[in-house]
Amino acid sequence: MILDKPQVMDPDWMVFDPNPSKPRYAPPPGAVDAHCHVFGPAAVFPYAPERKYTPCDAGKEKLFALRDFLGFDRNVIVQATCHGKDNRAVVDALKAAGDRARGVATVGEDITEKELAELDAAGVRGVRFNFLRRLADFTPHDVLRRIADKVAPFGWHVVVYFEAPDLAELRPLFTSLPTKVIVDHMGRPDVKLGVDHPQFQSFVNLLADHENIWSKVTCPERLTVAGPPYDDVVPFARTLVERFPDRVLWGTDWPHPNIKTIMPDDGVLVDHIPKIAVTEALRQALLVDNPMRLYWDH
Ligand code: 0GY
Repeated sequence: MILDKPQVMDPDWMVFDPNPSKPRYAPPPGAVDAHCHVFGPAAVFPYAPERKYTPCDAGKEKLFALRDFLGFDRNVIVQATCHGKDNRAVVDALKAAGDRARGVATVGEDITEKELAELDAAGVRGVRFNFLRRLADFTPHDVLRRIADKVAPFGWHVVVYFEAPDLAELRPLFTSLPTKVIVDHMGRPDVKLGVDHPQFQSFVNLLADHENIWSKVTCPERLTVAGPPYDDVVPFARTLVERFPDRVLWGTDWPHPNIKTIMPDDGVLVDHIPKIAVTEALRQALLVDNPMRLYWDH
């Protein structure tokens, strides 16, 4: 066992796999897990009162142990909704990781320039807008635009999380943002529809039409119908990796919030990488060059 089993605080919640398999695929030197979270521990970093779920504690030490076990060098730690706009757990993890982590925060429009500068100094390079009602309350688009305007001078980007049926309504917002826009989990397509369906093609077209929009090719475990090893999700991720090789990111999504059926084995998730990025050049871009350009080189 490489990770201690966490305390379960919510009967709905499945705990992360404390004993992932060693992946057969070895990532290249400098590889970045560009989508993962830290939760608590609640005794030090309490969960937000407005949260929609209570996770198990999953602190930075466990994340770093997993990073090393899976063969990665760096993390991008993304603020999760259970911590609301209180970014202390992420900032604490960033400071502990030194140069080996960068972060994405959640902020309100009342954030000051000084607070943004402090987050920037800690390694934050983006803000996240969440459009899933099961995770976060609605925020008016003009508020989100003002937040994006505030973070743009820092060279930050905006990470957006939404589900495919909502893209048409959200597209005007995304395409009007002054920053790079990074889409979580391929815009959450319905894999039953297939890659050629207008639903996924409208997402592909969004990236084709806007060079500032990127996609994370993450979370096959959330999108799959077939279950592990998630081969039904491969064509979606592979399409994006091959069409937009310089604008894709990969991450584990550890500790996998809100997974209610089969908790993924992180080793199996890593073994998904060579199926979606089939050449060494594509894997180097996906795992090293793209995240380094977006999160480290500025
Ligand atoms: C993810 C996915 C989820 C949760 C969150 O911030 C969050 O709470 O992002 C989800 O429930 O689909 O990327 O972690």
